[in-house]
Amino acid sequence: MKKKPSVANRYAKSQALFAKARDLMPGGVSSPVRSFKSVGRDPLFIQSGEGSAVLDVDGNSYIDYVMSYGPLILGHCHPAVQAAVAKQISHGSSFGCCSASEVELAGMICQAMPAVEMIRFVNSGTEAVMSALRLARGFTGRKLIVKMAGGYHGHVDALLVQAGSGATTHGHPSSPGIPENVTANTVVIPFNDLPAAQAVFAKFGPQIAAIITEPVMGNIGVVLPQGGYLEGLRTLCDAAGALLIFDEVMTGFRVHPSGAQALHRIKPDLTCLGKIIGGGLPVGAYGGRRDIMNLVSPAGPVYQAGTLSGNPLAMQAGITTLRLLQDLNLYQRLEVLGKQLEDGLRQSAKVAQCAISVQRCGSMITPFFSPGGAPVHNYADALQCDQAAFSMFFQVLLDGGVLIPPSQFEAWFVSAAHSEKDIEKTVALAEKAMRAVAEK
Ligand code: KE4
Repeated sequence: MKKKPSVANRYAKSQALFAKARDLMPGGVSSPVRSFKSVGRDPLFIQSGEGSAVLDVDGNSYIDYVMSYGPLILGHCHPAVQAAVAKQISHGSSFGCCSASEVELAGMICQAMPAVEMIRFVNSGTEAVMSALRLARGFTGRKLIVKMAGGYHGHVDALLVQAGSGATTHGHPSSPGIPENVTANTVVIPFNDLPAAQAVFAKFGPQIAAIITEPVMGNIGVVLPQGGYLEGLRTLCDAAGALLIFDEVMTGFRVHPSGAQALHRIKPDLTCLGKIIGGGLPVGAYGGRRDIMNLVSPAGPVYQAGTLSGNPLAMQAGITTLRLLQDLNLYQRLEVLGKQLEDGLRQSAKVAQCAISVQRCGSMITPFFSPGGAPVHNYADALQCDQAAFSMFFQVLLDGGVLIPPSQFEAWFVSAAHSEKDIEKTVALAEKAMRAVAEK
């Protein structure tokens, strides 16, 4: 039996690249969540992706549940997306002028999301949120923004307060470098706690420009809104004349063909989008009520701009992706695969006698190593999870050929390219990993 290469040999080329990268880039990465720091490993350097799998520079293949943190709902290198991008690049990537593809993608999104009557493209989710906050303040003439503890909305100054995702993973949920007078206008409340929201609106109502939330949280792991919560926020905003902003950068076109707002039948005033609408290329967008969006320059005085906003290359990747997603069978497929993974992880945990809480919304899912496998309803619950256990779980999966996001505070993403066999392999390996956790 060939001796299994030691961990070091298996990842030698990634480690060599990481040694160089650390000298050139902070933490050796272009985004903190990729660093693997919190799970005790050096990051992988990925060579290529194909369908549900990625190949690292050492030739190791993995079933991939990172999926670029959400954009690749069709899987890696979907041929139609590849072809659309290749065709567009032969005509040019960006013109600094308008192009028909912006109009086409705008029309598709507005068609899919009735609450989005008008839309502005930007280049990332962060830009989408930053612009939506400015617009909400410009429209209402108010300063205060209410956010959820653990909510992550990109690295927007005003929202890097008790932020989830990498900010929590790497121990800085509230970032230095942001003046107090910026965060002084940010009020943080726990998700799924309507009395807490009611108290803030009772105290500050007339000063609140907007409340922003991920309608289904994904940046502390997947946490669903409890019954009546989102409706409660809508009612509070209507009574106070504040705006309800849904950050659907992750959930948009992920959990439903019209986003979490359709799934939960709540109409936000503004919606932030990203990830899937770019089909793997850099795109973000914000949109909503026409009377609000018409305040955005040059229609109105609220300024926002971007050199590459609406560039045809990214637009074509988004158009092709959304067009394929109009085949509603894809969402049924994603639901079947998501359910198979959810049930499988639960079963594995039972067999391995490892207490976890598996929480899912469509094709985004998180196994929480919570105390006694208790459900996670908010940030405080998520922070109780056993990160050492998660780290061990992560490493067994990685070494077995399954790549999940390297943090307890992230969602896994299933794509239309995943197969039942992929899920079966993942679940079997998860049982082995959970046994290791249970025996530690
Ligand atoms: P970007 O600026 O990274 O495109 O989007 C920021 C953002 C905004 N809103 C939500 C709900 C998001 O999930 C994100 C970004 N999500 C993280 C993953 N948790 C992106 C991964 C990363 O930071 O590299």
